[in-house]
Amino acid sequence: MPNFETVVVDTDLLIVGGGMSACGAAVEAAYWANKHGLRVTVVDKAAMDRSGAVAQGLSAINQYLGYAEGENTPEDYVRYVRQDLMGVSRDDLVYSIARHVDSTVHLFEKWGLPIWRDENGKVVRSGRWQIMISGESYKIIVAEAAKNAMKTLGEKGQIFERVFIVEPLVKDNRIVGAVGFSVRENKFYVFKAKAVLVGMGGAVHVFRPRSTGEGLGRSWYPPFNTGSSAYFTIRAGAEMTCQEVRFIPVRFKDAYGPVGAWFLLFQSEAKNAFGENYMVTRVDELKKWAPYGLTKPIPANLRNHLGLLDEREGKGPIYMHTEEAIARLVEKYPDEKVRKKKLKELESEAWEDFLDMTIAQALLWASQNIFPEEKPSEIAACEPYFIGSHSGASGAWVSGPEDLAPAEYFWGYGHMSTVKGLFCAGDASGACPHKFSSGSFTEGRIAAKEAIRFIVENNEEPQVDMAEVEALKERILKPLDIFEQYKNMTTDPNVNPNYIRPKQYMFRLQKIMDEYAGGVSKSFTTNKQLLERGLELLTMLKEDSEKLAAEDLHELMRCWENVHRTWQAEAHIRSVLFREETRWPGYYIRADFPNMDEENWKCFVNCRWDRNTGQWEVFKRPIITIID
Ligand code: SFD
Ligand code: AMP
Repeated sequence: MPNFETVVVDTDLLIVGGGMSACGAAVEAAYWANKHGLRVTVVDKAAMDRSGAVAQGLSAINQYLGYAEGENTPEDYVRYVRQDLMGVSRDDLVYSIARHVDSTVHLFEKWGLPIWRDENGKVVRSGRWQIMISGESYKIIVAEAAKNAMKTLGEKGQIFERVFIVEPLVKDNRIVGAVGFSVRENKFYVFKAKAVLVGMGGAVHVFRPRSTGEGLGRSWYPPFNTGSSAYFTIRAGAEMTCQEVRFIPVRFKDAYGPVGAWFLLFQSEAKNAFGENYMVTRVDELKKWAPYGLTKPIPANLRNHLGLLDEREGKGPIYMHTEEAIARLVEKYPDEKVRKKKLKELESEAWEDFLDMTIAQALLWASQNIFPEEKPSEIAACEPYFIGSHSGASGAWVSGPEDLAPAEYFWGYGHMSTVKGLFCAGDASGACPHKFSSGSFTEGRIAAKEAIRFIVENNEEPQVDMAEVEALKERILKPLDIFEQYKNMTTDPNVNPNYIRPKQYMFRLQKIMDEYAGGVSKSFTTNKQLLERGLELLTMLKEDSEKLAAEDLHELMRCWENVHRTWQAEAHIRSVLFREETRWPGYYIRADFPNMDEENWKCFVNCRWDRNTGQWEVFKRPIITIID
């Protein structure tokens, strides 16, 4: 094995991840840590300037209430989120974020993010909650603020980029740190901490993607986030929630361009190949999903469901009629000169929407000779992702805030998981969806403030067992050894009876998930028998993960990314299996329980992996409504 130096870093608060929630956490933690003379350390697997979901930029901020402007209240937001998730969300957590989110957006603007404003200085809204931005450099701006805040801590503030976090360190149900490795140098890192805040995003490429071959890395969700938050919290022994609530966005087909601005800002319609708008022709189907199907706005998953019904009946392709929307918008201007000017403006807004966040979609338009003002574009449901901050809800089960949470949802510190000192934000924390970029940053802020309070009130030195760390080091670096040992036993290093390379392993995982857990190829449909068989195959895959081989540090990261994905996959299958109903038909259908069952299943499905026994338990938790 190549010689790996062990680097030990002592800190008070460890923030793992460098995305929206972690940047929010760094900004807030620096402020409170300064007051108490504490140390803060941030670790990102990538470079914070362009890491995570916002790497390519965004064209909208999807959570802005406009509370001071009298537009919306946090109560309104709680109702909206509950409705979108078919009744399954935590009012206390959603409220906690919603009441602070506007202040976050004001900070973004102060730091230089261009927010679209009209001639009266009012933000330009694409929807009731969404505002338009010129956000190509969104992440750079936010990361710069986080880095500046960390600098105020002097030597007490450290940032490690390109260090991949693998495993938590836990002693008697209290988090004491994390281990990982550099993806550039032969260094194994041991972070000892009094509290850890997880912000490592959600997961992609757990399910087989629509894009294959040379397009494989093209998915809606960024390829960088591979289930590390879920793995870290599960392995720490934390209770997890909503692991069945995957997210399937509908996107412009094959390049995954966003549809929000088209549906909301441009008021565009999607229609099947025969010119029928499934939101109109299938309206009766919504009754089946009452009360959610009959209340506006129609939940994202039900909108998907109606489109998917068309597709299953062979009525595709489904087209977004950009040309009709643009024509409708310009026809309001009788003067030809004004109309032409307006057309140019709309065209440039349409292209900017993609160029700000999904450049590949602009390239696809160009390569397929699509002028949005002339031709419609295909849209399609993507493969499933795990992103608790968007319209999915998977994540750790965390405590609510003291002033809002009922006793069942409160255990001392807001946004702390059931493991002491382990805080979660953004995609890492569950049951409070629709946070988006602004809400994730906000949750990072709230969780970090609570984490510092936890450290002040529980200021014990972390008890790290260095013998356990040595064993972890050996296990984590083992794929490098395996490759070295066996690489010459075959002429093609990809085909070897003694090991499995991470890409092959990933394909196997994706095939299992796609075919047994309701992926694209099964039109998102599964049943008990399929899920049980999937679990069996997943168990064998997990056994083979011991044989993962890595040629270099980059591939070592790929190995562990796939192990992380596998645990996310397992939590998902177990939770889908447990919930004996279909609640989000546009995300998945349990063919053996095709209806929603409000009486028995209006609850959270939670699960926990026991660190001592290695056993999983899956169980119900009540939904407690605090906002009518
Ligand atoms: O509309 C490790 N989101 C959108 N939000 C908006 O407000 N507006 C939009 O326009 C949005 N659009 C959108 C969005 C998401 C995606 C994927 C697309 C489009 C294509 C949602 C937000 O982006 C999202 O809510 C937040 O980014 C979530 O924040 P957070 O912190 O939970 O995750 P992150 O930002 O992806 O950061 C993850 C970080 O973890 C690092 N990491 N670090 C160390 N070790 C490991 N093992 C790690 N694994 C991961 C990552 O590098 C990263 O720093 S719209 O089209 O939907
Ligand atoms: P998207 O681009 O699909 O991620 O959407 C951005 C935002 O608009 C999210 O808050 C979505 O929930 C919302 N959204 C997208 N399409 C619609 C729609 N047809 N009706 C209502 N809200 C939508």
